[in-house]
Amino acid sequence: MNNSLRLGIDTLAVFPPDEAECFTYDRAAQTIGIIHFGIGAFHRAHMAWYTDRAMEAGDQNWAIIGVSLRSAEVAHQMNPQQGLFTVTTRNADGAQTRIIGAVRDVLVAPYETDDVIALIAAPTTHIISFTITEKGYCRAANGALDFALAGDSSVYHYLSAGLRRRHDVGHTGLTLLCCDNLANNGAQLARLLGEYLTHHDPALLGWFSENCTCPSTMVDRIVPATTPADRDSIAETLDGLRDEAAVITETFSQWVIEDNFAGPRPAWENVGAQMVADVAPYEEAKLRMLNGAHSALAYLGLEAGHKYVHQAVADPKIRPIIDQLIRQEAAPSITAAPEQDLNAYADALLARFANPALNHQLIQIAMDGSQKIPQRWLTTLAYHRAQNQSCPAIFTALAAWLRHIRGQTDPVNDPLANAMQQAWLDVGAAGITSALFGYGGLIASDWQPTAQECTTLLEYLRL
Ligand code: CS2
Repeated sequence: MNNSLRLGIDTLAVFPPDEAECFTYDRAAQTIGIIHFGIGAFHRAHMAWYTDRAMEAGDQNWAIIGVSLRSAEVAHQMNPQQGLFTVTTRNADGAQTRIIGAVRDVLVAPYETDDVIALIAAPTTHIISFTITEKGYCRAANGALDFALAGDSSVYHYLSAGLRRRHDVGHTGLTLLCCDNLANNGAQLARLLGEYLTHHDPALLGWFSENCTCPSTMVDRIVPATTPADRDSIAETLDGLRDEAAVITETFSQWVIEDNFAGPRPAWENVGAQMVADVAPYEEAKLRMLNGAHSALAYLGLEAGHKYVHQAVADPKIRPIIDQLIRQEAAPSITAAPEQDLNAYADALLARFANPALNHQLIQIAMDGSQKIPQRWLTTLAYHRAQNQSCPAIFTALAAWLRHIRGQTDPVNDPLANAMQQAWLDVGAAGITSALFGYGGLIASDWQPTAQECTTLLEYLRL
């Protein structure tokens, strides 16, 4: 078969692959129920995958339109394929591929603004969901909305215009479903959008609060950036059809959702999602144990010359620090739900990190540390300080991050990269901790270091 043929409705009909599972529901008959902002690899391997299987199990009308806030890259990958893409799960035992039919189209918001607004206002739309990464929420260091960042290219601009139209035509409210790695992600989204509306459309605020909900969610699946070699291997699985939107992930996935929807929702619980009254214990465990360990692996691993997570976690110098961070620092800071077993969770995490088939790059995790470490490390530090306990593993990781953001070794990909490098130049090692985390510092933080902690961290810095 011609190698340049793309995966798509027509090519799939002519060349149905033997080695991949495929949706069987009547895709064209499904109406659009979900508008998703930030349609990157994570959404495709997680929420789109759950929604696809919910429709496979008989639920109807939950097709997804993806929206990219900036780049047309994903639109170029997916639209020539009519939104079709594959999810491949990989572990040491092998790989399995499924063709996902849930996504219909991808819009690029700055160029298709009217379409985005119309979709938010459409009567068939019930859910607006988000994976726009931590920085997409435009928070200032004090946690409030940063109006300098939340301009016309931010998600808030499109949301407020779409909700305004929805209100004006008299349709029901919506569920706004945040699927990013923030603590209390639903409540944060509600608050930040509330701040935006208060400024830009105060008359809409009451309608938004009374008619829309923002459930919190805990989302978990490790999704490395897809590489050209991955795409070549998927083309082999698809008997030569190329999937430019392919995603590779682990077999594990978890989605815990606060059951607080403004209207209808897919029966995600029939395909493995957990609907609960309170997401907080799951979210805290995931952010502090998994993501906290991930960030530590990233900065310690890069310094030690590793490229991938599975290499860093196997390093005998790094492994004990990660173990300690997960079991002795993060886990005790969490009040677990009755059915949560944090020991088993810790074991499972270490096994997931060791997956040799994922090739999850440390540099991918190292990105945007200023937006990630508050909920991954600093809340844990604040918890232990209140008990007069130290956190040597998190301090070790924090010191590695401080060395990383000086920018002298690996590239620093972070919205605060320049400001943090300037702080290093201005105050040096002795002042960097308080410049970043002290009152009025650059980083949003529950943890403001004491003079003693600053001295201790200086020792950990070993500069
Ligand atoms: C990672 C997460 O890149 C990162 O910062 O820690 O994307 C992590 O892989 C996911 O949250 C796992 O669910």
